Amino acid sequence: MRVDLLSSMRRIVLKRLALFALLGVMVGMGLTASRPDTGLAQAADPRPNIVFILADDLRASDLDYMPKTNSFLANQGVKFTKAWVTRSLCCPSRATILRGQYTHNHHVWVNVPPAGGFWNFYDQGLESSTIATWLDDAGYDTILIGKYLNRYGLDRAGNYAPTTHRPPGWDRWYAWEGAYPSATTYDINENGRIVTYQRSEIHDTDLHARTAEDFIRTTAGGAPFFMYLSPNAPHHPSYFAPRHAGMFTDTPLPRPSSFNEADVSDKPQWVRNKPRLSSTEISNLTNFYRKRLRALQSLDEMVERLVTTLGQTGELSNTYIVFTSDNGIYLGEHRLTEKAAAYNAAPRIPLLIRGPGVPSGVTRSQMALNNDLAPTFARWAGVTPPGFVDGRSLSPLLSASPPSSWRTAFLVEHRRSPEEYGYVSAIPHYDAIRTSQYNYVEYETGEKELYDLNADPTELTNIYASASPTLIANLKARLDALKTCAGTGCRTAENGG
Ligand SMILES: [Ca+2]
Ligand SMILES: [Ca+2]
Repeated sequence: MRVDLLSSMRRIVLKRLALFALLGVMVGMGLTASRPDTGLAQAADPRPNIVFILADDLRASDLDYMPKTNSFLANQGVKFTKAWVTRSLCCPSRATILRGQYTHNHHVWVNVPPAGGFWNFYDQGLESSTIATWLDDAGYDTILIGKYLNRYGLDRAGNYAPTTHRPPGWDRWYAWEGAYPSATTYDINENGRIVTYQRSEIHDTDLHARTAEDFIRTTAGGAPFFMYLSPNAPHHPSYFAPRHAGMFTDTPLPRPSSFNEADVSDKPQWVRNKPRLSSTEISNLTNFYRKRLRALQSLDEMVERLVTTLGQTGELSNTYIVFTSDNGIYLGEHRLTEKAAAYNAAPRIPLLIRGPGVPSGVTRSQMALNNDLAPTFARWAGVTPPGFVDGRSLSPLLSASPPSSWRTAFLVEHRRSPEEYGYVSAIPHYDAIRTSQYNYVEYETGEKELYDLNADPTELTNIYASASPTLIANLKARLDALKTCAGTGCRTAENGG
């Protein structure tokens, strides 16, 4: 694989031509003369910057331990209280984020080839149309920092094989080589040059923060930018900076009523096969949780650093900042310690958005999905997304008075692959529909689950066997429509139409 230099150069030339043309028009109209102090280029292109921060395996509840993020983003913007991923696994979710599609439409089902991973995304040619190419073609300065897709920097067999590949649409590229690198060193593909860093010299999240700050300082006042900032934190092994080592040494593991669920006789066989967590397992989970919280602190500090830098460079008032995660994870709920199941702690994600015109310190309870992110960014940039996009722009929910009608259901899907890690293979294929009141799951085994989220928000009692046939029929019909939906059809199916 090689960087497509000609294509990159063409994009840069086109971008400059577009800017000069716009400048010419605006100078001709006298639009730049009235703002002599703001910088010519900035006055020439009023479109907003977009800073997209994508954590890895961050649970919505982890925000409780990120005070700066709450202060600079939640309190200055909108907090979505019901944000979800449609497939709770790293690579499928990231493919969804890049393309705005449900997994059944991009087919990146798992983290490894052939059914998933970077190689699947690459082989299908999906890199040719992503949020990066749409915004790049529209003249945005685009940069990716951090994790791209699982198996990037590994060969198809999973062996470490650093690559200089830079996908189309990215003007600057600071991507992780490999998945979750060693405790001592890590490699970054910096615009085609592979650079090795010592963890003892700089923590990876701190490096990403520095790269992001440098980028903002050098590009401020130029073309609008799109930054895709994707740190490893707090994903296992949850490396943290030495300065955070003394924190959270006594913090207890969250224990919702679903923790180590005592009675799983209502649940499908794959859950019933799991014994209750032992005291050793709970102790290990507690240590893992504390490491995660420590790892989050560099992320929290990064948010403050970005907001400060944007303020100092005069860009803050014209920048959307989006903070979210590719999926959550179970920390003992229903005896689980992984992701990919349909119970709420894993598909549930945090989502915070601040930016121009976005009200401060308000919450939204409408369903927001990971396939909404790309069309939202496109809307902000004035770009019409391709017809294959299943999600919808969240911008109506960011106004002071959001619309009364919105999606009333969405699809959560899962396929296992024999090549995937053992724990994922434990969960049979399923499709699930989540409405405001119900979570209804159909497994390939024929097993079904139904939870009434009003009466049983932690999903302790599967009521499928006793539910009314009408309710089941309605949920099944809506699920069937969602399972095969595409584009506009998904939005119609989600609306119940
Ligand atoms: Ca993840
Ligand atoms: Ca139960």
